[in-house]
Amino acid sequence: MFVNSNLVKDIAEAVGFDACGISNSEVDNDTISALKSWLAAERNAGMSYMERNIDVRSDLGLLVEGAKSVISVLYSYNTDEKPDRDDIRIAKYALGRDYHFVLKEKLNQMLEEIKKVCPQADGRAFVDSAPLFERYFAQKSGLGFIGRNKCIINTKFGSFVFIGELVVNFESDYDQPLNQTCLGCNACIKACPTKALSFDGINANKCISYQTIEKKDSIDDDVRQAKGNRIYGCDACQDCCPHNFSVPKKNGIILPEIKAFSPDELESMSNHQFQKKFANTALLRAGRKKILENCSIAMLCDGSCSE
Ligand code: B12
Ligand code: SF4
Ligand code: SF4
Repeated sequence: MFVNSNLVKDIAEAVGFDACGISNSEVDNDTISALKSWLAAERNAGMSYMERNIDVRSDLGLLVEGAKSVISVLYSYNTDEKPDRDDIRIAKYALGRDYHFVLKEKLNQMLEEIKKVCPQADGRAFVDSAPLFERYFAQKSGLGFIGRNKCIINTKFGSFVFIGELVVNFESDYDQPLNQTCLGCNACIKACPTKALSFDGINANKCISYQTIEKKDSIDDDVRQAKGNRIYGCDACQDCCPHNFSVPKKNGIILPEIKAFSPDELESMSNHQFQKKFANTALLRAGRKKILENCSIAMLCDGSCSE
């Protein structure tokens, strides 16, 4: 089965994606080797899920029966909006409605529209959570190049973009990777507060994003001071990147509960109240206790009511 790529891209634009590219579903051996070396060096820190399902990552047919192509999409979240309190830093990606919801809804809408035109077409939507090389497929389908900060950089929107995919059972006229690299200025490597980023790539053990969101235990001593008042994630290796300097920005992204975020309020609420209030946000992933620890290290609260 074959579906014209222009049809797919028009649908992607109509549902609100900023860019769309299509590639076959094959993964090259270099990418799998890169992951294996990264894991062998224990750079995945406590994210043991990265060690699982390597066979699925290498063969998308194990993820979606009859997988032929990957439709990759980008959705920019770049904005100048910030929390009201300027002593609190929350990574841009977590300011708006949880991107897993936003992109999944749009991707499923896209699949329904494709099926209207081609009823035998089928597939599944993925955002972040599956064993799938999202950056690899985004660059393979010409959506951008991978910078030294390891992010996908789109020539129009920069790197503050989410990636999502439809893995589908049809072939299409495929896009080619861009013949372009990042400027190679090393500003990202210099700006990384913990030296998690180097010429060898990223060591998640030291990454503030890992330490403030994913890490189950307390933040490591050497990261505590370096993280400053970042209480959720880190944008240092993207804020400094020249590819992000003159790119379109969106308004109306930040949710009221993030804009008015207050460590004192977080301290006084129960876990249940936290889950209710922040149900639409990415903050739920780390949970109230972890965010309280992040605030307390930044001396934004005393952390005494963290249970
Ligand atoms: C694990 C993970 C993390 C970990 C580890 C980060 C990392 N770089 O691996 C932690 C918790 C630290 C993290 C942090 C962040 N993450 Co994260 N994360 C992931 C996740 C789940 C897997 C990434 C992965 O496979 N890592 C393993 C390493 C080895 O793979 P890789 O760096 O992607 O590189 C592979 C290929 O791209 C290729 N490759 C690498 N370099 C090159 C160069 C060339 C030239 C080529 C051809 C290929 C190539 O080889 C590698 C194969 O293993 C993805 C979602 C997904 N399923 O892919 C999101 C994802 C990468 N994260 C994302 C985001 C937004 C972030 C943060 C910005 C959040 C924040 N503000 O705090 C930071 C950015 C940190 C950084 N500079 O990378 C976005 C990135 C969007 C983008 N524009 O690139 C993703 C894609 C989620 C999404 N769906 O939007 N993340
Ligand atoms: S997200 Fe922050 S800590 Fe992690 S690699 Fe980038 S600059 Fe370094
Ligand atoms: S800051 Fe410089 S080296 Fe780093 S990704 Fe951007 S252009 Fe590349």
